[in-house]
Amino acid sequence: MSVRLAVIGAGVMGSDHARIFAAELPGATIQVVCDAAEARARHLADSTGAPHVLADPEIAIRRADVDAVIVASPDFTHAPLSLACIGAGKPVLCEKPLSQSSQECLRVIEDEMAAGRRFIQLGFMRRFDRSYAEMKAALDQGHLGRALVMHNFHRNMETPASDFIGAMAITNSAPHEFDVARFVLGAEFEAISAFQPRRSDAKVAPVVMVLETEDGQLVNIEINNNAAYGYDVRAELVGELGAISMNAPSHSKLDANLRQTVGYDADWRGRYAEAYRRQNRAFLTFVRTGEFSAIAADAWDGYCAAIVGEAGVRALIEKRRVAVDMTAQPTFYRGN
Ligand code: ISE
Repeated sequence: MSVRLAVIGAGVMGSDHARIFAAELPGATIQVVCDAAEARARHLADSTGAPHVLADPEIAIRRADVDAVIVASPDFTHAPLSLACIGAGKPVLCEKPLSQSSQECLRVIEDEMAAGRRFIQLGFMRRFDRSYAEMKAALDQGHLGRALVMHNFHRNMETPASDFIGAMAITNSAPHEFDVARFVLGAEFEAISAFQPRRSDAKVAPVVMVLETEDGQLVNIEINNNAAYGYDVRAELVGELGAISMNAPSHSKLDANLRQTVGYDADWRGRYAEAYRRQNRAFLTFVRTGEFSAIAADAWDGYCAAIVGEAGVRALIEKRRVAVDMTAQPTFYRGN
């Protein structure tokens, strides 16, 4: 039987998830689209064949004809809606971040543990990207020797028009790197420093972070939300015996006018299209079988990203190295 999904949030990511489930993955049906803006919800419902449109997410989550939920509404709603999904006993694919507050993540973790099983798969889709998978495999198979440094660049063309403030470089964009670096290295962070150059205008400036892992590795991250030229993510992992860097996936290059050019995507949806598909397919398997993907992120990973982000914001404001004071990982979350 097809998995009946409620998609909460009909913006950029809700629309992309709904399209992937409806058009690219067999075995899923969009049952409800929920958004405070009715016309937006209706438009997405029409384009994905969803029979129902709602404004109230709590009602959508509780509906008997909804098997699982996609949360793609604004960041501050992710944790409360994930809690509602746990309360209703419905698996949820929740967009990152789970919350920008580590305390709120801990509340979600408590509820999930009390419910006795995992409900939340968190949308850190880069874990499903082949470049990071190959980086992790090169490390795990010993080709690099001991890992020393992971370099990361993360550039967006521009900040969204709405409400993107400076700290969100750390709390909204950098969580991707916080998570994928933990995933690749298999280590937790113990300290973070953060720096910011001065721009010539009022736009959000880049943030450069240096993180230290408990195993004595360094991870540096440049987040540039106003890079102007395209969506550009790069990473290189350097070990004692070798290094591995990702190629920007591109399918063609143009030769013209004495130049060779390769295009950029305008945002993450194109660059990570395959990763999103794999992530969403893993979610459907989780809903159908109860088997949580061995590589997907869970609520614990959401907490880890949030507590690193909090320390990062403090490091930037206070202009000093800040320790990441993480609580011990509950055994409930060990083993994936
Ligand atoms: C956005 O929310 C994402 O998740 C994108 O992957 C990231 O590149 C962007 O900076 C975020 O704002």
